[in-house]
Amino acid sequence: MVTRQLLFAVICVTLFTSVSFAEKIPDYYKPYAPISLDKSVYTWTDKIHITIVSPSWNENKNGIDSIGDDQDHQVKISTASHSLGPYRLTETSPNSGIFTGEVILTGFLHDVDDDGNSDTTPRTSGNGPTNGLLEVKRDDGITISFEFADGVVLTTSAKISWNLGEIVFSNPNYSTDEPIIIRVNDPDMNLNPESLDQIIIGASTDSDSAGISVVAVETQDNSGIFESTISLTQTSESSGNRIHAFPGDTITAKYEDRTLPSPYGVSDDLDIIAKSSIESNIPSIQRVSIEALYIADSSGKQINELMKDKQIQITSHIHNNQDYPQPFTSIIQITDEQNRIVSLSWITGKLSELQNFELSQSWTPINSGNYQIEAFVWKSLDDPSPLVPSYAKLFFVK
Ligand SMILES: [Ca+2]
Ligand SMILES: [Ca+2]
Ligand SMILES: [Ca+2]
Ligand SMILES: [Ca+2]
Repeated sequence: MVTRQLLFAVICVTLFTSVSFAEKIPDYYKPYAPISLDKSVYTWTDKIHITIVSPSWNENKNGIDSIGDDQDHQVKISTASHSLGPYRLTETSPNSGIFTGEVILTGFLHDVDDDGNSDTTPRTSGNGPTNGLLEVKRDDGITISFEFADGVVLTTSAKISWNLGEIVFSNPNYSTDEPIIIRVNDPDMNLNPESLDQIIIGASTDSDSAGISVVAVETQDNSGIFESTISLTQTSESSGNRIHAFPGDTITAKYEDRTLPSPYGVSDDLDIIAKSSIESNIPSIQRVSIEALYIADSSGKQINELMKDKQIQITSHIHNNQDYPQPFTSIIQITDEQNRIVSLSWITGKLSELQNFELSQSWTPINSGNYQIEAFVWKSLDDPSPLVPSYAKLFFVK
């Protein structure tokens, strides 16, 4: 009986000892502690998430352990010229054996918006697990090392680089009453990964080539994606987030990237451009109407009897269906019975908003016979897009 109890106690001690032995002393010959990072390339002001899976360092299965802050088994985070460590990483849960920490990169002194002032605060400090700040250069590397056991150092690395910004419109074209969203993706302008950053973008149209400058705000604290919403006006000047534009205009958005990747220089800048177009809500063929087309005498009175060698006035009334000005070319063509053009005249002008406009053209028939008058209204002679279907009328000259 006594022997049995003793044997049981010996087994217990042996089990306990062997378990705690495995926990406390890492295996020198099979070091298992993979270090992983959330990205393989970071920008200069990114937040780095470090994970080290190291079951051997889970000494207390009922409590949160930490690694890295022990002078003999340090975690170090270093760039070419700066270093943090010993840096403490903490276990994600009491028995996970997974240790994590964060470090925020603080870049170097650089003016990203050309106002003459640097927009970063480079500094290196902190001992973990989340208060680390580390200076980096544009084309730098970052190495995380962990002395897993005496003299056994495991490492992993990532690159630091700037990115070429991108700018896009939310749609390829917009009607005049639609909000316009402009989106910039430039992770380098996520200067603070823990708050919303802002950038300035430019927008211009054919009607306002100087355009406006608007603020684009980061979509989330750590997204590096910036959005601005602008609207269009036909009736007022550009101001704030509103820009003057008419249908047919091209709208251009511009972001000046001053954080360009190699082979650009650190002080280079580049305009990143996107274009979209503004379209009328009214179909192009309905933007003008021809209200009337008739023949008048020299005093402007409508006549039905036409005599050869007697001058007449061909009068048409057109109406601008849009509540903003639009250029137009009105064409009057007269053809005879053989479909030969005997008169062709045009006038080019600009209709003000909702304007009624009377056009008059004189013509003297030389021969008697049947004729046709046809009226066209086009955008311009260069762009013969009809603003209204053509309108024809037959008449007879005695
Ligand atoms: Ca633990
Ligand atoms: Ca600045
Ligand atoms: Ca941010
Ligand atoms: Ca950039």
